[in-house]
Amino acid sequence: MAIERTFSMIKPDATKRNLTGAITKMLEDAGLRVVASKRVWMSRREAEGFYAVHKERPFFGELVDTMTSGPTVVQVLEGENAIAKNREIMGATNPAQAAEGTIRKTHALSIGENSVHGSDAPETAKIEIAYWFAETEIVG
Ligand code: DAT
Ligand code: MG
Repeated sequence: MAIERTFSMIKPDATKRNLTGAITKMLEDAGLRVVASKRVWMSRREAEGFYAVHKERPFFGELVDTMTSGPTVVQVLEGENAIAKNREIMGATNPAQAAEGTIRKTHALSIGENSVHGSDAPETAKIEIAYWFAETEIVG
């Protein structure tokens, strides 16, 4: 299997509860390596741009409010099959439907405050990494 990079976020609901380390440990324990990381407080413009694919959805305003409500840790993760592996460790979007042992089952509060983001495909991983990181900030 190929070594991949994916984009991950520890969302404001989690950073506010001081879960940056706990969540990063779950990612590392699953074999993913943090090759870039920084803490940002997203502007509305940044959140709207990042989630532009969802702009017609009824929850878009709520999503932007949530993502701009506190700090987010943006990360690049590297490892074998990293994109699918990260989605597996994250669990389902709605924590009520997430499998035992996943980040969302363990830590998420609701479908809107679901603690983490992970890219869903190679194309989105590439776009999302480039949205937040310069190539020189990624150190594998
Ligand atoms: P995922 O984050 O699992 O990739 P997604 O891409 O469908 O899920 O949605 C992006 C984010 O939008 C999700 O993490 C939380 C929010 N969201 C999705 N569906 C929602 C809903 N029905 N109500 C409120 N927020 C929602
Ligand atoms: Mg998504």
